[in-house]
Amino acid sequence: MKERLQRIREEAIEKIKASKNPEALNDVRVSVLGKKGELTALLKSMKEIAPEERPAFGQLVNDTRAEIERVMEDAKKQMEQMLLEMKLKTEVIDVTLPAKKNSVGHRHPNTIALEEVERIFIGMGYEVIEGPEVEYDLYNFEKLNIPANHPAKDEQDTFYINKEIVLRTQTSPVQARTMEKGKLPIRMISPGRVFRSDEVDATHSPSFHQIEGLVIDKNITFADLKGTLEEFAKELFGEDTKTKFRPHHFPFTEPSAEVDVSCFKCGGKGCRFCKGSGWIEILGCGMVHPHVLEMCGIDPEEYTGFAFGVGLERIALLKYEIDDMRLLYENDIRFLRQF
Ligand code: 2U9
Repeated sequence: MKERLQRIREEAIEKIKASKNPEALNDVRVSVLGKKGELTALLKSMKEIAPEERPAFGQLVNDTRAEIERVMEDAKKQMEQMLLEMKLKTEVIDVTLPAKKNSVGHRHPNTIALEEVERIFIGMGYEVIEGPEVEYDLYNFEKLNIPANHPAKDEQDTFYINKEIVLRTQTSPVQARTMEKGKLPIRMISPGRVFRSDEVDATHSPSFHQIEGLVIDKNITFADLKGTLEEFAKELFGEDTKTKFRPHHFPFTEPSAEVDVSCFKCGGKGCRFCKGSGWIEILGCGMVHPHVLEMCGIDPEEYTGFAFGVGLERIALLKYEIDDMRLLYENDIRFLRQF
């Protein structure tokens, strides 16, 4: 039995030394130390030796097992070390090679202008609320005081999905929907894409973007409207900017006005940029028409409000001195990367 044990030990150590990879080492473990391994089989045949010799022989088997395990563990460590060294040799990183170029995109001029306008109004405590681009005629026209056959509807000739559903021509329906929810006061801007049946030219596109604003509360007056928009113009175009309110007409506001800012290129003296007038038109505004308030569920005797609308592209063209709106939609990277 002792010779058998000695043979198992020698053969196991030989096989361990001859193992070239962890799999081969594991095969030796299974064939010698495993449940059906040689050493286990030897233990099972202990009954063949005299009972008084069994404890000493058992101890010998255990010592042999421990020795084989130790040799195996050493071989495993050596193998891992070798593999690591091989890996380090073959996977050398050449730090002198030029790095991969990381090309990061940047914001579109429309987005830069939008974020600037949003920053100004958020600073004044406004919420930014968006709504659907496909709208009911009811919200896009009716509730804004533009009933069927109204001439303003013709001006905003648009894209109909069916008799009742249109691609919105303004973002005002978002404000009408917010008013209907009945949570007052309201201080909001609604930016978004709008659609009109316009021919493409340097200042028109069938799809463009608006930012509209709405404030509804008790005791809101035209003075609040003027103060807000003057502050907006100063923040957007510079502290020295002057504003001029010209009377105008919109069906959804009464009274209504268009707002011009003093030309930020020439300071109001008159130049090529402002076509010699010293003024540049930037937005439309007015006090929300009492009938619009009523149609959106607000009592005009208790609440008043003002609204305004500005074309986002117009702001981007002015701020970045771009003379053709089409450049904003062509996605020519040579143009876009300038902003
Ligand atoms: C509600 C009530 C009133 C929004 C307003 C304008 C004036 C305006 C134009 C700016 C340039 C359209 O894109 S543009 O051509 N808009 O002049 N918009 S007041 O008035 C509202 C909105 C919602 C419920």
